Amino acid sequence: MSAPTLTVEAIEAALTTRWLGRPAYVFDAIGSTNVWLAEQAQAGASEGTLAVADVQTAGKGRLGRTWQAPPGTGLLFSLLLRPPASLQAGQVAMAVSAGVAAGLAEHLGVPARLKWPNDVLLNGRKLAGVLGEASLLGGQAQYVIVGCGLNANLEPQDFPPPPPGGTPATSLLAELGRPVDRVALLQALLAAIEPRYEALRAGGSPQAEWRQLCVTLGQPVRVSGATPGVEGVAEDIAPDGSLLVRQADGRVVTVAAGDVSLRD
Ligand code: BT5
Repeated sequence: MSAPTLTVEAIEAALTTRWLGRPAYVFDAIGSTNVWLAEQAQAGASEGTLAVADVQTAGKGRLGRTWQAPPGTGLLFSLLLRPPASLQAGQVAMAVSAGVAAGLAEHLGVPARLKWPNDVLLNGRKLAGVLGEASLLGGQAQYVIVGCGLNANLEPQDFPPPPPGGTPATSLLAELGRPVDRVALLQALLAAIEPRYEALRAGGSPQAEWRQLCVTLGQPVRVSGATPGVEGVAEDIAPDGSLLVRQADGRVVTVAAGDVSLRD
């Protein structure tokens, strides 16, 4: 039997979550599922709404970067979440990344790992990226859109070239040697994301799982983005998801997940 294509019917039939992923909207092509879902959020769409696309013409990465995948190859989706004001978009994105890694491990048995703050790696290569975007009103998040781009069935020639010195890409097709069913994978990811987001919303922390899965700890890092200038060894994940970096002078600097990246 061939894998079902991405349709609302196939996704609704597959979902095992209680509320995450409902309602679902599926696009053959769209600019960016994050952008579209933010418009729906502004119009009052409910928490849990899912947008999935077969291809994006303007897929967004973090800090103005782009996400690229040919039609029919990637698993590209966004979730609308309405976390309490105490949570930052970066923390929500970290819970989603952990869910993506855990869902991959549970569904396919692959050793997915996390690169702080938002990458999912397989065998040291970038398999997926997560982007959390908040709409702020009076400094508080009205809603958070979390998008995930996962390289399901990309052929190696479709991998975008990594930035100089950056993490090379991989795909499940390349790693497993066979294509994966994107609907079944989406179901597994949402089933893993839902309890992690609920735990975070209830005051829990992504710290324990991130400590376990994060390849960044113990590594030399340089922070770029809105708060650059931090360089040292990544020492730990704080309870709120921040990265603790020990600088050469011995000082430990706390780097929040919000608007920074690690240079490779
Ligand atoms: C991310 O950004 O990794 C977050 C990507 C989120 C994409 C999803 S797709 C559904 C939803 N809708 C959107 O519009 N976006 C979200 P960042 O850490 O900035 O990584 C971007 C960088 O990864 C790029 O500059 C490239 O170097 C690289 N890249 C682009 N496409 C890639 C791919 N398919 N696989 C691996 N690396 C890629």
